[in-house]
Amino acid sequence: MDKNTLDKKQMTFPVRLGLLVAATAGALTMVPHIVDTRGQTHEIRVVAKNMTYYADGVADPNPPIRLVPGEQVRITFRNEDRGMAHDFGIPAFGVGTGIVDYGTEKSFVFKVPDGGSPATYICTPHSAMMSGSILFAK
Ligand SMILES: [Cu+2]
Repeated sequence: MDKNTLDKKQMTFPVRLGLLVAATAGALTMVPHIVDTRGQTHEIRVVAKNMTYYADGVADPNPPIRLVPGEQVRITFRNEDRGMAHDFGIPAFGVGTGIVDYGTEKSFVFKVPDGGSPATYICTPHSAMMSGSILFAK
């Protein structure tokens, strides 16, 4: 192997890395309503205990969750209800975790619709006991 060949090999790695970064950025811009990496994400944590939702450490059961139209939100739902399978969803927005088993958690990210009307969050199997309001900050 002469020196010229070695130099060519050393050049290819940064070029390949650059192409990978460009391809990744392209993929992200194709789904701007699902993942907006430019903005801040409003993080909300919800826990299920005793057939009840608790949000962001607030003691109130099934509390209203306040969102800002246009903001990006990540909701992380943790199931601490032994022996029960729960989910967390907002049917009006078409988003949710799907079933979350005891002792585990799932997250989903979405953009709050502009001009949305008040909505409801629910646990699909137990919506009579596990539901609350989604309110919009002005
Ligand atoms: Cu449930």
